[in-house]
Amino acid sequence: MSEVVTYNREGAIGVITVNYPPVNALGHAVRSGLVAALEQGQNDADAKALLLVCEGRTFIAGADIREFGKPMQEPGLTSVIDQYENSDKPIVAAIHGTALGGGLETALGCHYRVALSSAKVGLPEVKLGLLPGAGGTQRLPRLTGARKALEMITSGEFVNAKDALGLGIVDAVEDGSDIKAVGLAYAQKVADEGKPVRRVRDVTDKVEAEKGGEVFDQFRAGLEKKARGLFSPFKCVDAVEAAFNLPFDEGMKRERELFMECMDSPQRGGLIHSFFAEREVSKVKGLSKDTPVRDVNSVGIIGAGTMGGGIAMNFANVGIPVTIVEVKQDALDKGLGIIRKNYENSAKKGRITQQQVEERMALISGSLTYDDFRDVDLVIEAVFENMAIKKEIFGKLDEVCKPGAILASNTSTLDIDEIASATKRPEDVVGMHFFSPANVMKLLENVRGSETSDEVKATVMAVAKKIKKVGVLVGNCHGFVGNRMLHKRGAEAMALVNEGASPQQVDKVLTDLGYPMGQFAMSDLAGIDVGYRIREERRNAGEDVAPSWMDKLVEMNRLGQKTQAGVYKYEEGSRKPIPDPEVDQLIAEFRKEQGITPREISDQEILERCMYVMINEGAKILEEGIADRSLDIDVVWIYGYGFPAYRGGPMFWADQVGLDTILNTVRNFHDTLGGQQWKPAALLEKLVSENKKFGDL
Ligand code: T1G
Repeated sequence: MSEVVTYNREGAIGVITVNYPPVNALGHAVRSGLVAALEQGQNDADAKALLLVCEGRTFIAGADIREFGKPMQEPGLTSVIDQYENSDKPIVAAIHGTALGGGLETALGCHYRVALSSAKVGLPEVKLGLLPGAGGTQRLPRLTGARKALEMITSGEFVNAKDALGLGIVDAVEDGSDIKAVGLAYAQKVADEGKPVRRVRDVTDKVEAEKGGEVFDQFRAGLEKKARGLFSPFKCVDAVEAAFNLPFDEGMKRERELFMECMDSPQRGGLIHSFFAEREVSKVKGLSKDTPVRDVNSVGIIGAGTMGGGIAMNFANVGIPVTIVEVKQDALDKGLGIIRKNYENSAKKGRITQQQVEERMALISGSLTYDDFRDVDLVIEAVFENMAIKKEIFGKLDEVCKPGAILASNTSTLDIDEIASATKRPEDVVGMHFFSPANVMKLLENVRGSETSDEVKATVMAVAKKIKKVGVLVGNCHGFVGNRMLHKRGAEAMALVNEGASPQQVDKVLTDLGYPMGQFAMSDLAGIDVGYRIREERRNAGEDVAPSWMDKLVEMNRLGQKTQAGVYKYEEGSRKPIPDPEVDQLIAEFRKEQGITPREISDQEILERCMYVMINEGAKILEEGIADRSLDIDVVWIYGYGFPAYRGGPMFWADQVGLDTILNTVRNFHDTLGGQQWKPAALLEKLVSENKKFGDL
């Protein structure tokens, strides 16, 4: 008898129980255990009906993703589900937690489904670069019809129990938390009423009615925009369409073919790497699981600007009261006004209710005095990037805040240790770098100073989880992980334009790679005056900063989207970047002034210079221990800078390209272009010499 799947009988009900923490995934042991338990139930003459139920926090949450890419062990999931569906005794699946992927497919292979009202169901395979490969694309549409099945399968979004009942995915929903009791009661009813075996494969009314419908082409057209660059969403549509055009068994064959195409796509590897990387980053090297975490039940924020306001919303969204301190009343009123407007926009879009708007606004209060920080557990400073001002602020916080309060800075580049030196408690100082818009972007780059205590590190990582961010803990250096690599990419992009490329050519190479926007469109979004002010501060500090055609744009008041003109021009109310011949002219004049003869630059060179400079810098970041693992860098770039998750992040992508190829090219650029940024990272050279990858670290 398998350890992870057991069979016993309770009265007239044969109970098949799966117990395989953490999420009862359908690993080989579970699959073979399910078959053995079913056989026992079949042979148990006193069992009138069977119940499939799971121990732990959830029903089966899918195939065991860790088995992907390894040789497949029999029985396969499709055959397991076929055996359940072909049982001559009715089988009830009792769902709690999340019935996902192969888990929902298994439940759809059973004859009846009952769920707790707190449960959710879904087929999220598309988020892993796959499609439901055990009958989900054939059985689900037989219950829901084409449109809903396409929505669920191409988005991967979960559906709550109440909606699942409405869609016919489950047959009953019960309140409470004792799923076994609910399951037994329902199975007993099936047995008592002599309810028949009911196979989903035999449900044909909806597939007949919608055979050859246009909905499939409509979905393909919609995906062109929504799923740009992705492979599997389109295969999902093909598979669901097969359910409407082919008999069940042929539809299953077609689903299998399409599933294997997705398995062979490199996107599967990238998305599965992203899935596990997002979970691994929360396990910080050297920080044991039982490191004490401080309570954070109240938060203070300094600065009601764009960042301060967005940060405040994250805490109010999870019920934590926030006090925002500003220097002037009008700045405070403006900031609070923008927060309310953002919430009301969400309410208009039906994402939250008006009551939730009021509840969250009630948790956010404004103040003009630091005294109101006396009792808060965490303070986050979000004022503009000036070291002197930040040190002054932290000096004041040191005086006002209670012992044990965490003092954090939202700086995106500045030295955390220097900021901490303005206090007598550097062990309580840490960086918490949010990304704009802070209430939307999922990444929280937590920055440890050289004296930040383990307790504070563990606490800010727990805070990230609490406010539904993906927290990554990184070391302290200029620009930390994300901006340090971004600055390298930005400098290469500028150099490429100086040498002959156009901003739109550079941006197209990056968007073709899968970024939502290119380097120059991003500068226009952030405001090109931000970079200008930093360059001017450095020039005023006596640093020799090279002239830039971007400076001329700022002097022409072309600051980006906010002035409807920057590197690109923008039509009223549109964020679509339009190349502007005036800028091409300005760049041509700048080159002449600088004595640069422009040359033809290939897209391949642009890709190599913009990406390989980042990867070389990423390797240096790993060498210095600023990032513990290459997956930390991947998660920073996927959740903070829009790097396409289907490529797994820049370091995972580098492993796919081949580190030897990248090293050779970096060496060439070092010889031809020069510059510290092209000095090959020692780690890159070491990995290539040992024929290893970043993923092996
Ligand atoms: N396989 C292996 N491990 C899994 C897993 C899975 N399917 N799901 C979760 N884990 C691990 C996870 O790595 C973590 O491990 C722990 O469980 C807790 O997860 C044929 C092909 C279920 C909603 O895509 O969405 O079925 O870090 O931290 O926030 O058609 O996990 O503790 O070591 O995320 O409460 C389809 C993926 C598979 C669901 C729980 N299924 N999982 O969220 O906890 S493909 C999925 C989730 C498939 C078939 C196809 C979430 C969750 P560790 P967690 P959580």
